[in-house]
Amino acid sequence: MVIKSVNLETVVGITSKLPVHTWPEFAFAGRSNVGKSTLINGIVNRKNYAHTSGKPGKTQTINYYNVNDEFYLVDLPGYGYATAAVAEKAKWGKMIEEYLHSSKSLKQVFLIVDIRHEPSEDDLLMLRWIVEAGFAPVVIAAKADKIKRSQLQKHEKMIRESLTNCLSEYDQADALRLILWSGETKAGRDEIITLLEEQI
Ligand SMILES: Nc1nc2c(ncn2[C@@H]2O[C@H](COP(=O)(O)OP(=O)(O)OP(=O)(O)O)[C@@H](O)[C@H]2O)c(=O)[nH]1
Ligand SMILES: [Mg+2]
Repeated sequence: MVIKSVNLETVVGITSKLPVHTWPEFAFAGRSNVGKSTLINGIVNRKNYAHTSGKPGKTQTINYYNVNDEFYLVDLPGYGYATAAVAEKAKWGKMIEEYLHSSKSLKQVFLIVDIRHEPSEDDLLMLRWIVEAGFAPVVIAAKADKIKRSQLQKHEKMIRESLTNCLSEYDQADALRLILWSGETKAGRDEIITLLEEQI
């Protein structure tokens, strides 16, 4: 895939309406600070186009990046950061659920988790929402550069087990795809790009 253009086209806040268009949409969900914006930058080969931050809670809107006038990458607000008030969290849930159920051209929702840790309760809830909305479970384990090569398999197994367990409720455990990704080395990018290309 050749990236010819990237444009932050629409920013949707809590009260704004979701845009209506026909180009395919791919969304990225995950805990705050897990690396969603970094992943989007990695896909489009830009350093800091989607704003990233060491401080959790950077992306609090739904951001639509138009790529090549061909498809959208959608950066969803992160969940689970400790400082968010209860009311904030409720708003977040409403926003994400509404997005998952009403976006007509949404092809795939990628769940991003941190390869270093067991998926959180929020991660598993997000995975349930994704499957309940009718999407295939595709999970990206980010920050693969942060653990030793010798530990990769162990971490992959731990994450796969937790996700598979969650998916067994839906008979979707066999459908799970788990992709290891690093924003530092870009490992995993080809696999993600191929998945996008298959659905554009
Ligand atoms: N080493 C390493 N650092 C990463 C990776 N991905 C993200 N980071 C770092 O993690 C921090 C958070 O990344 P973001 O991409 O801003 O995370 P986010 O999920 O968009 O966070 P919110 O917008 O708060 O939801 C930044 O300091 C990134 O540089 C990765 O694969 N490897
Ligand atoms: Mg972000």
